[in-house]
Amino acid sequence: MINSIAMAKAVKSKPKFSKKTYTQWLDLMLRIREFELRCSILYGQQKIRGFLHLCIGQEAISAGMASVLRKEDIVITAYRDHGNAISKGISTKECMAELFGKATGCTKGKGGSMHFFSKELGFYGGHGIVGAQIGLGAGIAFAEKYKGTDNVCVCMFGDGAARQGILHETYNMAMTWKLPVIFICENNYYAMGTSVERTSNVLDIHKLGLGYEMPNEAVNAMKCEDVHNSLKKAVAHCRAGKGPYFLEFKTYRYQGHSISDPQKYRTREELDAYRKKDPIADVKLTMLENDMITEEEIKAMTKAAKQEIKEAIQFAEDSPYPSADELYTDNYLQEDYPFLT
Ligand SMILES: Cc1ncc(C[n+]2csc(CCOP(=O)(O)OP(=O)(O)O)c2C)c(N)n1
Ligand SMILES: [Mg+2]
Repeated sequence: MINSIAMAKAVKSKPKFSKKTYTQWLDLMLRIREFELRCSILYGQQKIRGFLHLCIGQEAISAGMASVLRKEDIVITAYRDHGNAISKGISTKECMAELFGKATGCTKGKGGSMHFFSKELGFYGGHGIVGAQIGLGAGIAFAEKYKGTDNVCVCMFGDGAARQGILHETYNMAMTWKLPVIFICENNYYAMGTSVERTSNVLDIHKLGLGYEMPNEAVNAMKCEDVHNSLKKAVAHCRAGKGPYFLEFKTYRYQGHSISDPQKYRTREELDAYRKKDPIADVKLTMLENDMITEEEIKAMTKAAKQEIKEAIQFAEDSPYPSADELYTDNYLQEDYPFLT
């Protein structure tokens, strides 16, 4: 293990945060990584069906969000949502049960991988229509401002979604009304099999904020420290009533777009280069080098994460499927719709 960690970073890194924060990041990332690695195996066993988009490699974003946001803040994102849902506090049991289509899932087994949700924990999905949540996120921020809270809405989308027209109308309104929304583009360089270079002349996606005079910056999102610092700054800006902020988190997904992606659009070398920047290895190394953790403690944390996910799988296995009458609950129903009268 130490070899792979040593590869991750050649130079000794000074700790910029407390032991508590590094431990929180490592613990969360280990749990998310284990959750997703198990998901891909369970998919092969047909325990999980339908869509499955994994965020393996992108975990530093979920970690940095957990150390900055408070419970009342709201997160809305696209379909690659497992890590960010766990970061916001949805239990791995409820997440796994959702993937199994069970009634105990966070969306009562009716949403699946793309539609994790928790009103109580401020996680408003999980959305499958690319870019749709950009407008919804601004709407949520509008509601918070209207209610007079100082909560922020973190509205996340991919590099592919950044090319959707809704971004421009939303940015225009969000800036005009100074809404407390932090737009985060998780730029993992691909939208399915299409690279960022093939979708636009503008490769620095954060610069799309310039047209609306929205504060914006690019962030190395393979590092928890950078995610935390940039988000903290953006949140302070938003809470102070100064309006939106746009962060482009440069990241990478090690797995394919979805579970059925042959990944012919990228090279092995490119993938390996990013694996060397792995956020989990990076945090482990910083902690080891600065005597914040021992190899034995890392092993114990890894074991605990594996145990937690094992229990989550058992919980999902043991849970019942939704009953047939659940088909008609939680759905939009228009009483005077012609076919119903
Ligand atoms: C409006 C719309 N168009 C197309 C699709 C099909 N589609 C699903 S995911 C995806 C790629 C989006 O990539 P990106 O925004 O970079 O997110 P990532 O998968 O990298 O997290 C596309 C085109 C869709 N779901 N919705
Ligand atoms: Mg992408």
